[in-house]
Amino acid sequence: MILLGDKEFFKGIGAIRYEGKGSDNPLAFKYYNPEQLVAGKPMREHFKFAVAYWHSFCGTGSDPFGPGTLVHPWDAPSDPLEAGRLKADAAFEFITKLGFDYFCFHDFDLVQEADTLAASEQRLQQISDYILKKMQASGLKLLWGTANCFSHPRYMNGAATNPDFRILARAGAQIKLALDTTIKLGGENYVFWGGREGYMSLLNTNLKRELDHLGRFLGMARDYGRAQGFKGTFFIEPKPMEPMKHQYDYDAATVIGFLKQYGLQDDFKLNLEVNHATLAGHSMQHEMEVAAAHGMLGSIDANRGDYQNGWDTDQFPNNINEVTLAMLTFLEAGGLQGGGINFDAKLRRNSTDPEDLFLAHIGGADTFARALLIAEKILDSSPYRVLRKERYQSYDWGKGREFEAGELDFKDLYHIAMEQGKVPLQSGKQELFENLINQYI
Ligand code: XUL
Ligand code: CO
Repeated sequence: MILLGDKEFFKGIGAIRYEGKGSDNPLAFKYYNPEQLVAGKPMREHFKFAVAYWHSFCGTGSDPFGPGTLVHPWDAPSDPLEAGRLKADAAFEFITKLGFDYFCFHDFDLVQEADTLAASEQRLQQISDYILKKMQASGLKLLWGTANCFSHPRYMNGAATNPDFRILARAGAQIKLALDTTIKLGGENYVFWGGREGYMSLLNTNLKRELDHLGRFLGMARDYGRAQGFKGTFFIEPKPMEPMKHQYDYDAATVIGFLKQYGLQDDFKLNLEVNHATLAGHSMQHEMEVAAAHGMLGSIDANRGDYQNGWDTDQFPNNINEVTLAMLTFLEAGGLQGGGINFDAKLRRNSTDPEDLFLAHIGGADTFARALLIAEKILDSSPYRVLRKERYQSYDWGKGREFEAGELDFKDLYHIAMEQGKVPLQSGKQELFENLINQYI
């Protein structure tokens, strides 16, 4: 069912349906078939696809070399609340037509921030009343909310890591309101992306003090959220740099160490983003493996970088190989813990037709669906798992097993090595593994 306000923003585009890979209708899914079972679960539930409010309904295509190219009709009214309501109408029309179940937002994506904190709070209350009604009428859900504590000039030196306590307190107030809004809208998770939690220069930075502040601040936010009855998961979204030269939430491994250091590991997991992984010099699969190894694979921000440059281009996913590798880890980890796949991706600046937003999300969803199907086949029907397991077979019996069980001491290794003689080389078979993946793609 499509629920529209008085105004239709995406005219001429109806509900997007699954038509299968034989279809040549650009406005249809070729692989994403929401009810189709993969590994015993419908695709819809595996993915929990979400639309990112900021890119899809706030982004204008502006870049450092020129102004925006996308003129959104919902931005027309000068009254911020009226503009916020129209934006919500457009968002709900789009997401409903697309057939996704979720959205994600920053506080001031929903409505423009006011001049004072008190007036901003009031605006957030009013716009969230309106959005709550739309959620109830449409059945759309909130995957996660977050606060934008990086755009306003007050945050130029960071939010929770700001050297000025007054700014830290201001960030606390803002995140309290964002959490309140998330809870009010039934948000399933809450995300922290510390855009400016890092430094531009170590010369003027007390790194240890800033890390301690961040750890304490996140613990306070967690305690507040839990006291308000929030049952969802808190996520940290790692990113190594941009906008700062160095960000404390550098990558999955760094964040996991940080969470454990500050006693946050039971309430926090990771929201991993493809283009952040590549900025950190990793692959998305690497970041997912690290998170999964610690039981912290919480959610995914889906996008991709450009292979010819080194910044956060936030393009829609379309690389089957990259996403297939990620889906291998996804399936082996038993999926995501609490989160979903949020398209934190934006149209190119010269993609200016209203239908382009549909095409982009359709392509992204199809890339994930196709990759999931391939990954399922690789795991179920190919020798992949067996080949990998065989590399470790020396730990499945005898002294190897005793080692894993903690039954050997260091001197035992010495005696074993003395007795075993020359060990033959074991091939890692990397090319065999690579060929196998391509065979199934
Ligand atoms: C920035 C980024 C953010 C977070 C939410 O690179 O990914 O949009 O996802 O603040
Ligand atoms: Co993101």
